[in-house]
Amino acid sequence: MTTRLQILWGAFTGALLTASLLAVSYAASMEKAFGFPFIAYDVFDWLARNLPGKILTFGIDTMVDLIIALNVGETDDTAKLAERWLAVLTVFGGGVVFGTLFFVILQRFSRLKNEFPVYGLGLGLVVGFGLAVLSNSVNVSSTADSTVSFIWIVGLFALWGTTLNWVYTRLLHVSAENADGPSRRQFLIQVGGATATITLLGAGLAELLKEEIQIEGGDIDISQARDTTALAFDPAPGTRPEYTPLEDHYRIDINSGRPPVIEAADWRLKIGGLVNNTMELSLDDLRNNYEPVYQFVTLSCISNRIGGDLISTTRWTGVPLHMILDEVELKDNASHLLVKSADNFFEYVDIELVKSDPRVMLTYEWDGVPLPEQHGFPLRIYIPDRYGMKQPKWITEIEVVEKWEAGYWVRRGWSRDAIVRATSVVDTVATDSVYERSGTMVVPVGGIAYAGARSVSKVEVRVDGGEWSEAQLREPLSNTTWVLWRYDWPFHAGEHTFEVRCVDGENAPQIEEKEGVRPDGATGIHARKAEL
Ligand SMILES: Nc1nc2c(c(=O)[nH]1)N[C@H]1C(S)=C(S)[C@@H](COP(=O)(O)O)O[C@H]1N2
Ligand SMILES: [Mo]
Repeated sequence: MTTRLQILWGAFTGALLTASLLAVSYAASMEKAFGFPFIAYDVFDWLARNLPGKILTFGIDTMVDLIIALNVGETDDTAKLAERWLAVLTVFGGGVVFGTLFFVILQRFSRLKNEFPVYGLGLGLVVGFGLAVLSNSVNVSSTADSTVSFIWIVGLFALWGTTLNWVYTRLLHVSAENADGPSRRQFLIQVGGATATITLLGAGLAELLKEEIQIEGGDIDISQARDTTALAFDPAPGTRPEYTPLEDHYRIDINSGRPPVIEAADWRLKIGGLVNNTMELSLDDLRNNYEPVYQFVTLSCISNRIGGDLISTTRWTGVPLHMILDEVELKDNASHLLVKSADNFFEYVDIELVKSDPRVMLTYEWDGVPLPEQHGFPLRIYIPDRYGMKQPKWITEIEVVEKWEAGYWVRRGWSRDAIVRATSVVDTVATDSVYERSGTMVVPVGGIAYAGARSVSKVEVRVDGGEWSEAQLREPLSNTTWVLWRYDWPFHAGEHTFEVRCVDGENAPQIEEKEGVRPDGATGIHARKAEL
């Protein structure tokens, strides 16, 4: 056989077998099946942890750009979906490459002919062993026993390699027998049919067994948060909800598959390092031994674009961190807290900041219910004025250390302090809600402005590049949430561009110059066009 043919068949067989393997691995990863690791997610997560930050960030940026350009849906869900497909395609591509190399190498060394598919088995065992080790080092979400998972992965790949070898040998045979045996084409069709069936069955089964982790919010009465008579106005129709329904809160994390699985009963928050009293606190300890503190909080991802949807507001419940630091008694040389997460994420927090801002807290509830799995169950930290990247979810341990180091995203080129930048957004030009006000027609325009914990003191709107006019501000839910603004514009017909800018509570205007999200968070003026 020619090398060209071998390459083709190798790639083809590799593709078919890897597709089957992926489908079976996916189905078996469902919690209702065996809860084994899904090898594609683990490979992707391993690459994401180990590739240079620049490559990863480039990949993610490109993906988010694409999502925005295609306007396909919410950034977080779509990015996660894109990431998962990328994961599957990575392993699939690997399978094609291995299949091709295997066929070509066996042909080159034709004396390697062997009735028993020993080379394929060997290849499968080596690859499977490597991937099982890799999976074991990154996977935090599979529910199956880790030894059984290990054997499962090695076994899957051993079968994959053996079959690859078997197909190779059979192909040689049928080409040698040519005349009376089934033709090579027929044989390949049989292999194709069998693997396609397995792939479809696996994918279908996975679809049946799949369970989305439902998020159910609480029943928080936000009118308690402030004096409702001072609200000044109703939001312009089309303004986003001031309090984000919990199931709509944006979600960003480094895991392509499920969030880490943590059993509340076994979980303990360990606090150690440079302290006199190491502590281990259960979730009940945190809930019962400290008076709960409630804070309305707007959280934003540093990757949020101007006008993007990676920003949300809910009510956080927890324990002020300085209270716990008092109990562990810090040693003199203690300077930072290394906060570690179940997914191997980590960040460093300045102890001075914790001591000076009682709002820094360990959080176990959002929206009046225990933290949803996706959002960091059982414990996450809240640090006012910082982007989400500085605030670990799924906390397992706090180690008191002597000096600052770069945290997970800081190592990958993102902002060292990640202080939230002031931004404002035009959510709506309510063209369906124009009304007459003392003889002139006006259109309600509205949106949000956010400046971390510095709060917002002024919002201004301009139309078609004209004069800036001050908008009305609503009393915010707290001094760390966004504010809703509204501006009713006496309009004339035509297409118009509406722009917004804000000033924070320390009198610093938002940066108007356009800058991308990396490394410090996006700046620039948001604009929206509307036809009146
Ligand atoms: N352990 C852990 N904590 C994490 C992350 C993560 O990937 N792992 N992502 C961070 C980032 S980048 C953001 S924006 C926020 C998002 O929190 P949310 O998904 O609950 O909205 O969590 C932060 N904390
Ligand atoms: Mo983020």
